Amino acid sequence: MKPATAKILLTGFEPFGGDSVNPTAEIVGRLHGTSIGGHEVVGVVLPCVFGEAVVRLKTALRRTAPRLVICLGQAGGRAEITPERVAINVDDARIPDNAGRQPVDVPVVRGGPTAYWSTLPVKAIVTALRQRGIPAAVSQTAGTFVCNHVFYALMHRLRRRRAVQAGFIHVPWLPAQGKPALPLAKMTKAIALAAEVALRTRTDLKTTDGRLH
Ligand code: PCA
Repeated sequence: MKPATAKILLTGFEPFGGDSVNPTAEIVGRLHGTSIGGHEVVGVVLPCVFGEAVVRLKTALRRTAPRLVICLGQAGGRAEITPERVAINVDDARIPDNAGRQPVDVPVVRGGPTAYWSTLPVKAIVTALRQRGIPAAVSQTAGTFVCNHVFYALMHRLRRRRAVQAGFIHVPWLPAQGKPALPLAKMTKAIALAAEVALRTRTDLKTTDGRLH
């Protein structure tokens, strides 16, 4: 029997906040079924809904048993691809999610730690992207909306599974959505490269380059 190919779980989000597209759903669609560093990419688009997004994420984690997980979200207004450094234990929604839910100042996981670090090599990813001419920066906050909610739940779920690398990357708008923006092909390339770098980097670079804030 052929051994099963190790998997990369890549998630994106459906459009939200009145938008008709979300670049992350498009990126996930393009990379689903491709192979990166000998790993098969499994792409899943999550609903932009508190709670439900996590249920879908957990199902995907169970089904794919991935070696690497990268969750993606749109951050309108950012000009760079931004790997997130940290997930925090709070939901504080500025706008309602796609089901009309708007939690304010409630924990993602009751009794959970204040924060979890990404286990992606965020600075190595930023450095590699910049070397290819792709704008990138480390972000110190994933916000307090559905993206941070999913990121925190992901890291909480994997807290005892050190062998699985996981984290979150925000991406800018597509050109059709407004400015600043990056073209879909460039963002897709960036995320594939980020996954490749993560697979071969266990210890992150220590560099002062690449901060967003
Ligand atoms: N971005 C939102 C949620 C879904 C998405 O793509 C966020 O940054 O929280």
